[in-house]
Amino acid sequence: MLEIYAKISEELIAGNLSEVPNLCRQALEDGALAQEIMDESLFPAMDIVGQKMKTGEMFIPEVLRSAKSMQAGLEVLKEKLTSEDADLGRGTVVIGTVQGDLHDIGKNLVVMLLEGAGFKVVDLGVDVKPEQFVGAVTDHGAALVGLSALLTTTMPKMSETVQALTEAGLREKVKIFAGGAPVTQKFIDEIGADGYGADAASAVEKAKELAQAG
Ligand code: B12
Repeated sequence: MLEIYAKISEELIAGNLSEVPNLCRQALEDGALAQEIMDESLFPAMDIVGQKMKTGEMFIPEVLRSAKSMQAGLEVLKEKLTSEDADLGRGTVVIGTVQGDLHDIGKNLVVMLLEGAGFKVVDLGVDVKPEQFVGAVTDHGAALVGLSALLTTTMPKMSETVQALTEAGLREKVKIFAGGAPVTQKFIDEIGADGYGADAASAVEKAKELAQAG
């Protein structure tokens, strides 16, 4: 199995859009668990892409190809990740990547797992303004709001979104949880949000906990 994980990582870093999903499919057929494929190949490979981006060894178009390959791989794993308790009707989550931020791979993964755990998810996509979150919460009667940010420069938009929900008189009605690489529990406390998730699995745990508390 280790060999195929190494191959998936290699192809993801090379941005090979067709090979990554093919190899993920093959790994599943060979008996690997979707979570293992993510932990052993997709995530570590994306970390390497991040490092290469930082050092200037990889440029944006290449990083984008790697990102698309990862999305394609995750699509293959989606079914396995979301097959459990899909109809539990846990309530509606409005989720999005905050204004100015275009990173969506992690957010999309959180969406997949939330849907798999029985939440109805309204995904607002990327570059979502605070007022768009407010509008969607009103339109869909959501009980939870999920915020994603991958850039330190867009983290303040999380705080602005919490403020916008408060100003709209919705703060008592919704629980807000957030995540993304630069986000920490300390930051969540500072901006007055309700929960933090370091990865997609903890995001779902937090959502379940907050839905119950609400
Ligand atoms: C792929 C990528 C891109 C792609 C994004 C494609 C896409 N569709 O998402 C592209 C090429 C577009 C891109 C652009 C840029 N990027 Co970029 N990118 C990355 C990279 C390599 C990987 C991110 C990723 O997908 N990780 C994999 C996913 C699965 O992990 P994740 O996002 O962290 O999500 C998990 C958790 O955080 C959590 N989570 C995420 N969201 C949520 C939400 C909730 C509610 C919860 C509870 C949990 C949660 O669960 C997820 C699943 O486990 C990172 C490096 C890195 N290591 O993070 C840089 C990185 C984030 N990018 C960076 C930069 C600088 C940029 C640019 C400014 C570059 C430029 N000069 O133009 C632009 C900004 C564009 C913009 N306005 O957003 C920096 C950020 C530095 C900083 N501290 O701010 C990083 C860290 C790279 C680096 N080392 O320098 N990028």
